[in-house]
Amino acid sequence: MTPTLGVGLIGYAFMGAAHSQAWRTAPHFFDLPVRPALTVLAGRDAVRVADAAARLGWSSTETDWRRVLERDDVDLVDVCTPGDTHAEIAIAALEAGKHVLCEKPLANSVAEAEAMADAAARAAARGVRSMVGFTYRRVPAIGLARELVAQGRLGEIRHVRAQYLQDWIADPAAPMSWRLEKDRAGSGALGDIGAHIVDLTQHVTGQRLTGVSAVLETFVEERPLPASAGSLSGVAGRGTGRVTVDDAALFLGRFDGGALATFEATRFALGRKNAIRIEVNGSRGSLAFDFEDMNVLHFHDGDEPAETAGFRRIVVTEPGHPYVGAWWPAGHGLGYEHGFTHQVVDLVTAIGKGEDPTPSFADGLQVQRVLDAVERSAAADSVWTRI
Ligand code: 4PW
Repeated sequence: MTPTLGVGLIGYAFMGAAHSQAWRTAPHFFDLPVRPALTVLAGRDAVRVADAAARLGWSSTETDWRRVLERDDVDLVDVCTPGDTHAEIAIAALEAGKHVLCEKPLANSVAEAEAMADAAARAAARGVRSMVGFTYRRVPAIGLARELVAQGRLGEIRHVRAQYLQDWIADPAAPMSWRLEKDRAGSGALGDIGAHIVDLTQHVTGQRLTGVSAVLETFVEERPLPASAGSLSGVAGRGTGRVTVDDAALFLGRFDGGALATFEATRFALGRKNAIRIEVNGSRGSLAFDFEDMNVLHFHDGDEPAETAGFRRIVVTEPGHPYVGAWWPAGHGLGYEHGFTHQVVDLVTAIGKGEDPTPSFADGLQVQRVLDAVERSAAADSVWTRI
């Protein structure tokens, strides 16, 4: 009999729904050492959390996350709340002996992330595991990109070009959301989506950022209040709220292996819905990825004769590609949700083996330090040469 892993999920909005499907699906497609049980879903509003639990497949509900930590049938706490509660919930859960999966960015500040990484290190000594949810690492084409770099197929990495482009607040009439409040989200496009490309570029290249030079901009400083919490439409006459985060973050970076990088994170790229674009140029080859065509990786092998060389479009749906063998026959493709399923697979496998999963809270802290450096650089305004 496969032992059960009781899961308690805190939060049931976009990320809560994505994680729910992952917990439901993973054991049906992958051989796992422990079988996740969707034990309890927590949210503050009793009616809404009950409705969400029925819809998403959870067996019970709580209206106070602290109750989840007290339950003996919960072995793992999955934190899908806004960033301002990550540290408190995750640290309390680790101290209660529960494994933790925490959404990104790990925290709203370096100080909080440090406390979380310390709590995770203490817990790991007791066999309690933790992971931060940089889910795009688990896209098969990203896995293949990392393998190609690790095999030396790109040679020495010279350039990294990364963009995360969305457009859901390009319209000034788009309403306020917790993602636009610094107290709740920590930062704007920078932490919400820029954190992903910081993590992804480091993951793919195997290098770490050592410094940045940045600009941040808030294009729309006042927005209508939403019709209801989480609603995407504003209501005339309800008043407005102040946007206290960046709308866009642009920065240069240097990696410890010598590569130069450019980063762009914005939710004002009209027409781009979830374009995570990464291009890496090395001394022997280049690769390019765009999440809007997520089953494809473009690879240029510089060792091929110049007359026939060129970017090759690799369809990453072969059974030998990362994670793909568990799914459909070649060519049938995977989607956004599969990254979350693979995240659960890797986490549960590590727990079963008694190993620490990655990305760890220490990795989340390192990304937090990059985000903090971007904010400090932008505030210092020191490398902006006026014409
Ligand atoms: O992956 C992205 C997230 O990290 C999603 O597209 C939306 O933006 C939801 O949160 C962030």
